[in-house]
Amino acid sequence: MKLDSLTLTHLRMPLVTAFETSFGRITHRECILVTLHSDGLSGYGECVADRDPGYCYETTGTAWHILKDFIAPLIIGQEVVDADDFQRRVDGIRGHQLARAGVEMAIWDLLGKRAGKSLRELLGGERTKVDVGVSVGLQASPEKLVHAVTGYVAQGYRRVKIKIKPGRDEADTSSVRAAFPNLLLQVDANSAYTLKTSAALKPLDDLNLLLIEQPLYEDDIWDHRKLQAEFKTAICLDESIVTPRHARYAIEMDACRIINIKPGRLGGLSQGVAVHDLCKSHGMPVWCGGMLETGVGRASNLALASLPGFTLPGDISASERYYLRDITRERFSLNADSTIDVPSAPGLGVTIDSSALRAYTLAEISLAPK
Ligand code: OSB
Ligand code: MG
Repeated sequence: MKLDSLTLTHLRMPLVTAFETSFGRITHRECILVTLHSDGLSGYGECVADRDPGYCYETTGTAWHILKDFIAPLIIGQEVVDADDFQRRVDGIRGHQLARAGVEMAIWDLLGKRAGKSLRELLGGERTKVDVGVSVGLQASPEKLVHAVTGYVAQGYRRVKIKIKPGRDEADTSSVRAAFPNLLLQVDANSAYTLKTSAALKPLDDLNLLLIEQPLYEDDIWDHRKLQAEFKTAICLDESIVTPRHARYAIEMDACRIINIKPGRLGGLSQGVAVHDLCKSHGMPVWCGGMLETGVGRASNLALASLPGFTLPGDISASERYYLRDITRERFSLNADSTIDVPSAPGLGVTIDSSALRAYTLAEISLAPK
């Protein structure tokens, strides 16, 4: 299909509640909406870079630059056949996975709209609803954390992830575990520990957690292997797995027992599927991570999580957990069994609420062939 033009929209959206992790606290989330125009159709993709380089080195600023100055010139006015063809075209760009993933998502949306098929069908997803959980940020105290978790459990979430950091690990986690002895519970450190400080995590090994996510350095797999050897609890890698190769390294090194798949971090849905397939062939469970996506990225995550290897609940919560007003007309809600329905309309299956989009827009550019 011929890609006629590309529009980048830099968004800043207020969160329903502030979100705090080991790398910072945000009250608003930024991202870039990528719109590809082809044959009268619009395909949407979400680049999940945020304003600050806390989760990874990419930001809305770096992604804007890479998208505008390097990716757009390689595809605009060109015939791009599919996601693999897109990946080949941008192969000369090093890194910047979040930027490339935003465009790949828009390509999938176009492919689905052209074929009259949902993204779930295109990716080979099998489920029409997927198990989900909620990711709860650091709170002011263990008591406030238990209060926040209680609210989400009352809404129907059966799996909860809490954020931890040095000094905010054992007390927080054991308080939630004491309040909810049977809850599916996991923790995420976002690379806040070193092998030296990881002794603080040892008490968590007896709290019957589903997993401990990304305790160590984001660019490290080897030390995670050392840590996993000392823990009964599964280590799960997020930040460290930025290509399917890294997933292979982690599997071969026994650096983790679970992998969190985020298409953004991996450079696109196709790469997420590749990691899924690899893990499935090794019997390694995966789950779909989240980046506080708008309805666009949420639709994409739901479709991906419908693949058979996603055997653990994803960080894909209901729209109301994130945004009072989203940029999609469709909102996602939690079913009584802690699942969310996978969209079934062609492509991502969502439509844009242009007045909401306008309200959140910081900047916009359209790029067409010169
Ligand atoms: O590490 O999983 C993470 C949000 C932003 C950046 C990194 C992470 C997260 C989350 C939120 O945990 C998951 C969600 O979208 O609900
Ligand atoms: Mg994480």
